[in-house]
Amino acid sequence: MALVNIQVPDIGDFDEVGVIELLVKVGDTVKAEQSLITVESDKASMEIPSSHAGVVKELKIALGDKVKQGSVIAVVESADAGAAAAPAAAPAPAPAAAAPAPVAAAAPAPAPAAAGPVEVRVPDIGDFKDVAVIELLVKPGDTIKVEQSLFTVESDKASMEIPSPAAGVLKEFKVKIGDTVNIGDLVAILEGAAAVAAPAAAPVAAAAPAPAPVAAPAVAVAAAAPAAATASVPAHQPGTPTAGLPHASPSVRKFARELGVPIDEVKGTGPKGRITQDDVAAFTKQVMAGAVQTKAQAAKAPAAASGGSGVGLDLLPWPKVDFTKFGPVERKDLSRIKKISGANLHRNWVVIPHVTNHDDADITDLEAFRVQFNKENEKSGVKVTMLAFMIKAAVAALKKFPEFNSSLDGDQLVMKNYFHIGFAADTPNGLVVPVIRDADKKGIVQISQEMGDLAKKARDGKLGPADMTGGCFSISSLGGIGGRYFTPIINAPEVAIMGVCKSSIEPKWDGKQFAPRLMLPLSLSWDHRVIDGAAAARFNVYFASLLADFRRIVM
Ligand code: CAO
Repeated sequence: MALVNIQVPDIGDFDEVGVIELLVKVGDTVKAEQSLITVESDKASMEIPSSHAGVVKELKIALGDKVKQGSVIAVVESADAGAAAAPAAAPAPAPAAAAPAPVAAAAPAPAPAAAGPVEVRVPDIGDFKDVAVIELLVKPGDTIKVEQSLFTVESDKASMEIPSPAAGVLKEFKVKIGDTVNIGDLVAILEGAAAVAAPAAAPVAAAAPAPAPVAAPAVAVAAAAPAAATASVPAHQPGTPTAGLPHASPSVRKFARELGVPIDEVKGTGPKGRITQDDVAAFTKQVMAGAVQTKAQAAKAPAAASGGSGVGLDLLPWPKVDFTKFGPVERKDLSRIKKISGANLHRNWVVIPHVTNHDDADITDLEAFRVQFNKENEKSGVKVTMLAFMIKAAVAALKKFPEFNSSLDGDQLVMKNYFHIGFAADTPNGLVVPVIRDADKKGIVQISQEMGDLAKKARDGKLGPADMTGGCFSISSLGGIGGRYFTPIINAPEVAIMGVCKSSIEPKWDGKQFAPRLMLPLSLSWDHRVIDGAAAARFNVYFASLLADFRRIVM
């Protein structure tokens, strides 16, 4: 273990940028490349990643501080101190490479006089590909000044406004929100107004058909500065949000998009009205509690009053009760895990149209084999669990019904060719779902052992993000506790989850007589947007048949 100073990497001569968000706190465990802070100039905000994995021992900066290349952000206690590259030498995922540069430093040509149509193309954004258009800042018919921001693009680490290279009237946009763009792409047509003579902010096809040379990553960020430094008519003053333009970092925008929150309706409480992740969460809570309405909900309100709008949940506000009126109470903060898992479970429950199919598996023979196997291998120290057999059966069922091993992405299904299976683990602090990776390549004993290790790590609060991400399908077993059936909530972006309860001996008709069989109750919840009822019933039948006769797994 060594203490490592995490410094601001090479961000060119883009110096003295303000720290607008702290994304971690002392005591947090961070991965290499995890974002630590967000910095912002007048045109761009970007997240500065950690060059090392480890535990944050000290934060050397505060909100509002100015930083530049070499400024120490944090001290991290790292096990891999020697292994990671020095910050300035790690441009690839660092913002130097991640930040698109709206202005090509290598394009000092004067702006063209926009007498006729002018094609506006994406300027030099370094080797940064397929950035998403997340906001259109003007509309056709608007009179545009040179350097005025036309639209915003965003990667996972940076967002950037792309300025107009010339003055004129916006005739049309060639892109829409959600499109991805690359250097040289045609994005808009300007027309009909005299240009303001100013240094070119972006390559313009009419005057400079070839995009400006792609700068080295570090230079690409340096190039962001001229938008502020050289603009004769800046789109907006440094540090102040453009009227109507939400002022938020890429991660906060992404968070808002994931929750379906219209970010322009969220009130920012951060410095200079910046919208923080807490603001988005608070807005969501208010909407869910019925305390506020989004504009979309308000627009539909009359319809809602007359029989349901189909928009929002139209719920009553959450009851506010003074419990002390009824008896003594104590207040306890929700654990960190409960807060995180609660928000995820709530979203999944509200967004996914869940259906749950119940069935039973006859595990009489499998349980007898498991008990016998454990007896024979007592000395090995590894106890083979029923859950390990179920993980193997889940892999076989996912292979047979591949739509269960998918995720929804817009209008597409992402079909996975890997088999990582999560299992719900109850811990003193709440529910977590560690993942057994590549369960198709592992045997029952190895899976049992890994599950034991992960469950212990979970109970000790030591699971890292890598232990809990990438799952394809989850199993939630209450078998060791009790119960008959339940409705597990799907662990998005997965599309199904198997809930299992306590097995019990039941009389089963074998054709001649009732025989005592050990029956395992199964509850499969599935996403009806992806899976049909018939497929779910078949999945359960197949899953149960594997547990009833495990030889089928090799067939
Ligand atoms: N039916 C009957 N008994 C069962 C059983 C089942 N389906 N599954 C396990 N058991 C028994 C086992 O035989 C074992 O008994 P013995 O101690 O007498 O041998 C005992 O229960 C414990 O089982 P196990 O050691 O195999 O543990 P497990 O694999 O069942 O569970 C884990 C491990 C991590 C899943 C569990 O500790 C846990 O956290 N479960 C709760 C999960 C949860 O909270 N789900 C709800 C989420 S809300 O959607």
